[in-house]
Amino acid sequence: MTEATDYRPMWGELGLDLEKHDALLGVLDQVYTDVYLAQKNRPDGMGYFDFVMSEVHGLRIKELVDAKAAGKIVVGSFCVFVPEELVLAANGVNVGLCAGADFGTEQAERYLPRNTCALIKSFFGFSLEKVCPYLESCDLVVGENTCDGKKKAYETFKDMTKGEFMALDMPNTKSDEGHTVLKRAYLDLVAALERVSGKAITVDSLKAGIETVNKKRAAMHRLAKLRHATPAPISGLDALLANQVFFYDNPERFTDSVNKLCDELEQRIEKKIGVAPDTTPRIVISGCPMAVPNWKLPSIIESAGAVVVGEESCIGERGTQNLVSTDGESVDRLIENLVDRYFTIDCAVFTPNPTRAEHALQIARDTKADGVIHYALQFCSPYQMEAPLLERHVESGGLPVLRIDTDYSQEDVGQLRTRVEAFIEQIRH
Ligand code: BJ8
Repeated sequence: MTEATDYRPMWGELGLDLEKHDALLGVLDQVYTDVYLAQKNRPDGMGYFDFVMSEVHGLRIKELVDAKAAGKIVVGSFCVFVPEELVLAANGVNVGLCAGADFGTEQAERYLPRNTCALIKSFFGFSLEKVCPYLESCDLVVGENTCDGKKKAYETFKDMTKGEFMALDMPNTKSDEGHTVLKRAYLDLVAALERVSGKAITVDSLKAGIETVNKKRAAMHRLAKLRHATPAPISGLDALLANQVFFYDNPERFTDSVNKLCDELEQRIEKKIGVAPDTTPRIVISGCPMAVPNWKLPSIIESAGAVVVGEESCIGERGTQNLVSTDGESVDRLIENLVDRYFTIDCAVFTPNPTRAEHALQIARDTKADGVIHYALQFCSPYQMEAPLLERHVESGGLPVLRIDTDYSQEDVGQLRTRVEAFIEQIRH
């Protein structure tokens, strides 16, 4: 047995509060053991993701430190509208900074109103308590102006990051004008990336970045499709974990690991091996993104005897849908291609946004789901406001919907469990 690496000197150098960081890792470890390692009949390919999670603040951070020493930059973002393709093209490493744990909430509420969504409070809390090695590694942090909460929070947050902060101005309609606004935002991002990295983005580097991310997304499309099978070859929790690791891992290694997992799932499907019997009620979750370690709702659903077969979410199919074309022989043309692909992301901050409900129903049909659970974080107006619209659309397609509003705390777990169990009873064959 090899001795565990001591990462404390590295964390210290990054400026983490070691005591608080220990407390965070302790909680994370316990939750992971209870939620993930307690699952039965998991595919062997999940071993890779277990390893990634066990080293999420260790080996991966060491890789970031080494990449920086080799001249790369680390770029952090909070939203799937920040193209990883551009970051890679500028000799950068892209990391997701959204946080899914109730940590440092009291501190965060010194800067934010109490009625701010848990996702925003969480990244403030992680920053203020100095427990996020990803954030502390960033040379550039990109905050996209999407919902009002994030937009206004970034006005304060921009002075809290060690690295440079850049606000990305986003459109709020899917109009021609919106298309132009997004292109302008991406051109601004190119300029910032080139300045911070000291490297020009070229046709070749951008094509290479697009190809790398296309492969990563194609692997996720493959995984999503395999979940259409009955019995479900993988749990919703495990598929969510792959979707979450998407935002942290080395892209090539990640793609390879997801494809290996998919090879195994294909064999399982052929042999009719599933994580639950054929008759298990199948659920699609639609709504706000679930950042690590926010496994609360899928864990409740699956421990109540259902299986999650798809996510209409930015950490899920909303975030990974569609690839970027590599056609074109100028950087400008390739950026147009990026805008075309990113413009199809149907985040609830756009108005109107009918394709999101259509996509949710489509995922539910493809996965042969028995019902859809809409998940909104409390105080998230865009998703809470869209919930009844989405519910009507999905119900008109013949599927029942349960609407859940929650946060990252454990206080409402009992009440949620009761509602989810009643919904599962209702949809059981
Ligand atoms: S593209 S969903 S990742 S903005 S939960 S902070 S919306 S109040 S996260 Fe998002 Fe980009 Fe859209 Fe996706 Fe605001 Fe709601 Fe909080 Fe949210």
